[in-house]
Amino acid sequence: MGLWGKRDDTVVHEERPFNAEPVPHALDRHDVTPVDTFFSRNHADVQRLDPDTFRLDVDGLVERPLRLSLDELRERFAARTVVATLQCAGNRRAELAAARDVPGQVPWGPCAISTAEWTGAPLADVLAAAGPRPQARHVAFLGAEAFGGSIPVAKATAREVLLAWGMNGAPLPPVHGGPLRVVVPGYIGARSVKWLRRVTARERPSDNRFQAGDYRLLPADADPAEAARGHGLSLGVAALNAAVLCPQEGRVLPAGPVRVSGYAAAGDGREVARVDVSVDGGRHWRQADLGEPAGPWAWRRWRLTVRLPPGPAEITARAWDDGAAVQPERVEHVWNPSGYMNTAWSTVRVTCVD
Ligand code: MTE
Ligand code: MO
Repeated sequence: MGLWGKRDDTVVHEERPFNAEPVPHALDRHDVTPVDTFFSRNHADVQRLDPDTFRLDVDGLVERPLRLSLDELRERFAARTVVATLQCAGNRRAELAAARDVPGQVPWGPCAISTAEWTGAPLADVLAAAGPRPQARHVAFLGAEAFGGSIPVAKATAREVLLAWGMNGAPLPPVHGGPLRVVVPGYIGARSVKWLRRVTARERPSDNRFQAGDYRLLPADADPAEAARGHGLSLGVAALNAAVLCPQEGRVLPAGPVRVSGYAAAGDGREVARVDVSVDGGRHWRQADLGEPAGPWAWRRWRLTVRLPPGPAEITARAWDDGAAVQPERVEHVWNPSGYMNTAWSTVRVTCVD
């Protein structure tokens, strides 16, 4: 077993902080990603907190500030389980960086995305117990190592947002934020703050640097080192995305029928409507078979068998959502200085032999 209980074949981009994603064929195997396969994104050391002394503070623009132990959270609020996909805003950054340099950022492949069954108390219920004041427009989260962020109050009070202590039926492990994290389905992974210590109702979005400074989509001509705080657009809601996972990039395969598969995920409030596959650079497309989703907040896995002649081949996939939005064609068109939100068509290159 590898670092933090991950599979031996995990791609570890950095050991400290621990940043790792599964290999595509491992991610492609399950609707609900096993914990040993789930990607992990950290800005500092994985925190080890004692669940017995752990306390969560709920404060800010509320009538009754709360301080809750894990047992109190479990006893006072009815637990709910939600299958939700988390996707890092930097997922598929390596493809962007291949088109144009993205310095100083983790070069994620297509697997900084995973799906788990999360169990916890709906944030809505905990907030209701604290009694948010009418001026509260945002709800901010703070983790034990000072990573933080916020979401609008309308999302914070939606039933799918959980203060989660369970992952895939077991206690939430430290590498995924145990003993407690928030899970915000439909938003970029950064808003699902791990080792959650504090929930604060506010008038304005969080001032935490990971909300106010990072995770902003700068225009292509901006210099990230010089961009003022607050420049660019603040990322929150996830964007429509899809990727080919199998066959993997660079593989040599027998010519003939080839099974192609991968994932698609829509943004908050949207559904994946269709996934198309092309083997001629986008002139012709066939619809992939979409698997049943494991829940309304889970990705759609898809598959299609295509015929490939001997020689080099390119397999491309793109998703549509139920608002008829489609992924943009080229990475050059979505390139941005910090390399976020690569939603371009996904292409793998393989070689087929007789
Ligand atoms: N929470 C804390 N406290 N510290 C972090 O570094 N990383 C965020 C988010 N929550 C982070 C955090 C980012 S950018 C992502 S994509 C997800 O956690 C990754 O969650 P995972 O490690 O469980 O896959
Ligand atoms: Mo992320």
